[in-house]
Amino acid sequence: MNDKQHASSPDIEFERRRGEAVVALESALITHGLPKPLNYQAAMEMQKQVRNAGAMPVIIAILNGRVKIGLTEPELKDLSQSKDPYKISDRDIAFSVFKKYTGGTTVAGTMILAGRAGLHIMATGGIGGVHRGQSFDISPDMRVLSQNPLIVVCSGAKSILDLGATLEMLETLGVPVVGYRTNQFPGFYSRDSGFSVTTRLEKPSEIASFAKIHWSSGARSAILIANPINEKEAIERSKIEPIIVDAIERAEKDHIQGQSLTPYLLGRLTEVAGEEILRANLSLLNTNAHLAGEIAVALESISTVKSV
Ligand code: PSU
Ligand code: MN
Repeated sequence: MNDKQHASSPDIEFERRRGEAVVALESALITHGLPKPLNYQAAMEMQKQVRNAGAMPVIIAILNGRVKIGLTEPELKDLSQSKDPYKISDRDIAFSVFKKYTGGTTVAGTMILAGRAGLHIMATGGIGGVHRGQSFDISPDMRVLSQNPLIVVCSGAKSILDLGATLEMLETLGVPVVGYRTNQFPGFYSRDSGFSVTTRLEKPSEIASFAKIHWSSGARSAILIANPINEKEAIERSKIEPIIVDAIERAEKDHIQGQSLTPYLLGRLTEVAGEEILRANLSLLNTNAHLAGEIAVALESISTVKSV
């Protein structure tokens, strides 16, 4: 994509080796999505999964105002233990650099920085979307997905959202939602949300080819790969739903809004359903990282063939 541009950016240290498959990993899940010390463990495991698939993982974050495309282990440790990290969406990047903040990048923040570094694929747990009952709380993830040609591997949208509205919005924005070996849009902790995907694909190589065609047809939007959680760790929707409804009610009572809403709701879920939820979260993060690694390898092999 824009290799020259990133080579001349002093704040981006990442140098990609030719032909290397690379997967970007978001870091808001480290700073705001998971409790300590599980957040560190999860990030380490995700990186391992990407490597097992034959690709190189790079965690994207901002440390003391420096954009990091790839964290060393001590940097990851610092970030995961950081006391008051910033949650960095795309609009917060410049501010974080200017103020020398440390923080985790959301899907939107990660996509912008990954794209600028010439990367084409990232992995996360769940994307942000349209919040329930709050028609004006729409994650910037939506807008960034509509404007940036990356593959984003997830297990659906966060279960705390209005999934129907989120999917409608993705359609409006021209973002294909691809079910990986499923016709259902996954429900994050559960395999099924009751909604369908637009397309179903079976193999990482098919996803890579699909992405190339999408972008060569002139589309600039991202492609969302919806990868359901493993059956073993999946939790029934009926079990989670009442906890979510209760958490949303509490958030309203406590006047929690804006960027703090997601961390608040996730924190509440963990408080109530603890172990099971965390196990599910780790499991889906790992399978998403692995699948992203496989797709990255497939993407790279297509471009290698093309450039010969
Ligand atoms: N899903 C999770 N945990 C998270 C997030 C999503 O299970 O921490 C993060 C992602 O980084 C996502 C962000 O991009 O929440 C969306 O936040 P908001 O709704 O404020 O845009
Ligand atoms: Mn929001």
